[in-house]
Amino acid sequence: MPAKAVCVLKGEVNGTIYFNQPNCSSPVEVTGEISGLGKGLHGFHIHEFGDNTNGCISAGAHFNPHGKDHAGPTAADRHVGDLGNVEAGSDGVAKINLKDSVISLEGEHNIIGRTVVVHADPDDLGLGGHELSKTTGNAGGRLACGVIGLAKI
Ligand SMILES: [Cu+2]
Ligand SMILES: [Zn+2]
Repeated sequence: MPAKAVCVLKGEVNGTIYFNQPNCSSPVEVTGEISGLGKGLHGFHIHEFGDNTNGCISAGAHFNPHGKDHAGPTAADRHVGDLGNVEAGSDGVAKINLKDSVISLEGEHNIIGRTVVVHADPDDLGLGGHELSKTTGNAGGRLACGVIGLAKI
């Protein structure tokens, strides 16, 4: 069954992210735009909880149902929520257009009801050798977040 979801990011930066999964075995297409960013890479993840009661911090850690280490989106072992980085140009806009085969809009890896977070700093994809590399990618503060909800097909 096809599924679509959407997330409106609010905070120090703003954006809208769309998720489209044409059928349950296909990758999720992630598209959208975030504006107001500093030029360069910014960590971009699905965090566990769809809870923003105390701001983005209430979203908890990266969505990680299998207890793996943090890594990049193409790593064999990663958090389900590890989507890597988005890259903003000198205009502060990051255009997002990626496909991911680990997240899903149904089943065990369902991200609906969880939170997208965009970070202040680059995600080192678990390779930075920092004490936070294997948990957060050392991506720094949470610039904006939004809960992922079902969208109209
Ligand atoms: Cu994050
Ligand atoms: Zn992670």
